[in-house]
Amino acid sequence: MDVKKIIAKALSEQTLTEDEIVAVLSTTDKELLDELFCSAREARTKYFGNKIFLYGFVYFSTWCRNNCSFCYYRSSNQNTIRYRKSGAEVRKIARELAASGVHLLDLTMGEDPQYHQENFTGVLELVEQIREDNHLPIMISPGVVSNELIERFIACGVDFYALYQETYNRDLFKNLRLHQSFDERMNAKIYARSKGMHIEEGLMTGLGETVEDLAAALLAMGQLDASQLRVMTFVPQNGTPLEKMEPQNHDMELKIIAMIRLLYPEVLIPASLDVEGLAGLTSRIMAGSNVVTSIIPPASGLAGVAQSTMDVDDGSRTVAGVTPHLESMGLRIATVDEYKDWLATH
Ligand code: SAM
Ligand code: MD0
Ligand code: SF4
Repeated sequence: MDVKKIIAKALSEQTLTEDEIVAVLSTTDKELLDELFCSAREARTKYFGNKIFLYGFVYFSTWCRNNCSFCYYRSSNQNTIRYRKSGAEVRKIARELAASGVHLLDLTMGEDPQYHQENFTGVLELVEQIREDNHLPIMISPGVVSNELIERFIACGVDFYALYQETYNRDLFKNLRLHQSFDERMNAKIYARSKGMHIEEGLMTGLGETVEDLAAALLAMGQLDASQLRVMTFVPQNGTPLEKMEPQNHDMELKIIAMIRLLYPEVLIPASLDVEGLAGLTSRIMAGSNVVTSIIPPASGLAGVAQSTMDVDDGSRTVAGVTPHLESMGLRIATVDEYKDWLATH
């Protein structure tokens, strides 16, 4: 297949077949990859100009009842960083992030048994307080929750529900998200979208999936009407069954970012600082991302997910840390109103 033609076809916004996506994701030719990333940037510019959005990340509880095989915070990992931040601490951190210039606050937790036991009362209170304090859009990443809870999140003003399937290969899903239901996870985000919430879907790469799996997933993700689509390269974690897995290079992640941009040019696509830290920002933005995620205030006692500590305490994972890199690519940080306008019109 002529990959150059496929890229041009995607850039002109014609739909691609699964085979065509496989051909693009399989390419290792440097010139074709330059063409792919350049086309992805062109598509981004068409819909977003030179604007970039920034998300503050608040991982407020790392307790989790689940035992996902890829995750540092899986319940059976005894050596992980466990904490549950108090309401006052989280409010302080959220205010700091808001003052630093982020456009959204992503409140993330493990499936903390304590919050589940109290039917999320503490989390809902926290969301209300943070909304009052900051007037910023809020994303919640609580794992799978009931439809009733989704409605309560909407009622207290949460804008975004992040819930990543990781893979659309059901056999692989079973080995990653142990004892969890593929359909429940899928249906929760579909329900949230049907009730008018913005949703984020995501894939992980480097876990033994095939290029065909990835291509099929990319097409299926398009059916969700998600506002944000992400991919992260798997980072092996100490104390987990996959700790010895060979770390992958990030080429596939970059190709997928560009492919998402070409298939769904209007969506938000993270360049996550949680995979390679600040060093990985430029390549992801140059592949077509338009949101920097996983911004964490230094010395806040908060962890990342895939990179629990990398670049946190030296202040690299901050607005000040990323700004010069974005500016040197000719990009500018959007205003909060520009971000709110985007959400209001999608
Ligand atoms: N507990 C909730 C859940 O699992 O949906 C919220 C946390 S969620 C934001 C954690 C996400 O980080 C996972 O869905 C996965 O995509 C990503 N992640 C976790 N461990 C990772 C790892 N070792 N390498 C790369 N990405 C990882
Ligand atoms: C990130 N560490 O954006 C965060 C996390 C949860 N919604 C996002 C994976 O990379
Ligand atoms: Fe828990 Fe989420 Fe980690 Fe799975 S990915 S173990 S649900 S924190």
